[in-house]
Amino acid sequence: MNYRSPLLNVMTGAALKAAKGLIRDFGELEQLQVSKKGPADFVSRADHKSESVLRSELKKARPAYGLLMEESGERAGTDTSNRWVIDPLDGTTNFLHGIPHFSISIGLERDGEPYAGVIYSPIADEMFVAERGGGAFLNGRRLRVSGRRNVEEALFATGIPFLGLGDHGLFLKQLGAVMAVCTGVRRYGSAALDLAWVAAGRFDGFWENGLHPWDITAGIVLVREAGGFVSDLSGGRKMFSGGGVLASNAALHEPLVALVGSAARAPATAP
Ligand code: 2AM
Ligand code: CA
Repeated sequence: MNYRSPLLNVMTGAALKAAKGLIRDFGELEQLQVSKKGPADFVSRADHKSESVLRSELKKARPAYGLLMEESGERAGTDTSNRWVIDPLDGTTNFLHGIPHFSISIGLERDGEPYAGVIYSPIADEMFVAERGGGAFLNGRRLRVSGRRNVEEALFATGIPFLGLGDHGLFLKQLGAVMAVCTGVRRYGSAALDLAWVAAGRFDGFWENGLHPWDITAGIVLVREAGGFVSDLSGGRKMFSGGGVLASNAALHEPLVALVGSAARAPATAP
């Protein structure tokens, strides 16, 4: 059991430190709801503060590693094999609305492949960690993807396109195909936590179109180390080049790829 490896200690330490600020800011949000412009600006500052705590903690511990962060973009390191891929606040819309479902996602990419991941949900105080070859853990307890084998018993999570971004028609077709045959579909608003919850067996699978590396790097390691499969929406490897993400236990991976993929091939419904 190596969930307490030096690498994971560095990552969980940074996540806990950044989470302190997020918890404080989340608690203060209520007072800001009165002013119209206030909350959004405040949340964006909370996001940037979390990012700068993570950056300085990780730089202190691993000065040579590169960085890819949602807010500040890419910074090359002198160590070209290792790169942190970080979302300092995943689930920003939930945070802004006072919904306690958001996370910090810290992924480590090694030689271009997801290698380690920490996803922390500050309000639930749930720390998901995984390192390649070492298994996946939640608050120290070993994780395993769900054992469900039939689509009709499966609970899937997804992400819904917003603000006119992405292909809304395609998503509706995917949802139409999946919801017709499974036990339920959830949209909780933090892709990183969706993946962590697949690793924990809470969701049997998850798919979303067009996510960014910082949304998925940590979660990919978690799902794989918990015994699950992660691919793009067609079952291939293009998760980082616009192919979307699809994660599930081994038994449901092919059926979910078939359902989501059948939507891409289906003719558009009449208006
Ligand atoms: P973010 O909070 O880091 O922006 C889920 O669909 C993913 O999309 C989330 O992980 C979220 O990451 C991102 N997202 C960005 N804007 C969103 C919005 N308005 N509604 C829902 N998700 C959003
Ligand atoms: Ca995100």
